[in-house]
Amino acid sequence: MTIWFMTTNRGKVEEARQYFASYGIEVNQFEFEATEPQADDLEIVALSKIEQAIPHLPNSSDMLLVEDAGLFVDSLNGFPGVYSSYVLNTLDVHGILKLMDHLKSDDPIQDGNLRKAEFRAVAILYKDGQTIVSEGVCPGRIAHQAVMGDGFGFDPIFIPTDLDEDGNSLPIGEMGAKSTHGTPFGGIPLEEKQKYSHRHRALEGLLSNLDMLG
Ligand code: ITT
Repeated sequence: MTIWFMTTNRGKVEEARQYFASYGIEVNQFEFEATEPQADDLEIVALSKIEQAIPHLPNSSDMLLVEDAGLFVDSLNGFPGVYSSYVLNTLDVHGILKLMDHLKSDDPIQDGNLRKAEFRAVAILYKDGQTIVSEGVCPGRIAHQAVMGDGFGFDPIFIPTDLDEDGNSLPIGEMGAKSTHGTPFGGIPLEEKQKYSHRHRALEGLLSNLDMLG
């Protein structure tokens, strides 16, 4: 089984590839320049992209995946949200850190709440004329310093909250069975990021609904 993943982002392809490989599904990057609508909802953006790409699929029986993500910072009223790509290209992660420089506290829980953020992803899979939609969220906070590593995008500055034994995210400040101990995604291996990742959660939702499509 092959899925065409329409994205310009190789980091996203790598994560999807690693996830689907364990199910014997191959992921190929589908290079197609879609026009992104101005909308403040990830699902509207992803739906528009999939509709534009369907006529260009190599075979009409192929599966097509679009997944749109964004970083939503509480104290910035959800900014950069759907504008995450643009903001990363203009301000970069260091610009976000600067914007949040005044948001700090000596109390770790208060600090975490001041810097609260979440990654959200909406994944849409098209197969045989039908679409399934799935969402994934990863709660966390913005670090005080960037940790550059193997990740991409905002990975250097995003610290996920701990997980309980079942892999569910806990509220900020709660110690869980699984933790990055304050290290942002940028400083941990990809296999480790997958346990927390919004993308991983959205793709899991898709897979559990895949039999719906037959
Ligand atoms: P496509 O739209 O072509 O798929 P993109 O890079 O614009 O590629 P998104 O719209 O999904 O991807 O993501 C918006 C921004 O958020 C973009 O700058 C990404 O690098 C960043 N981003 C998305 N997922 C991320 C993740 O898991 N870790 C870090 N940054 C992420």
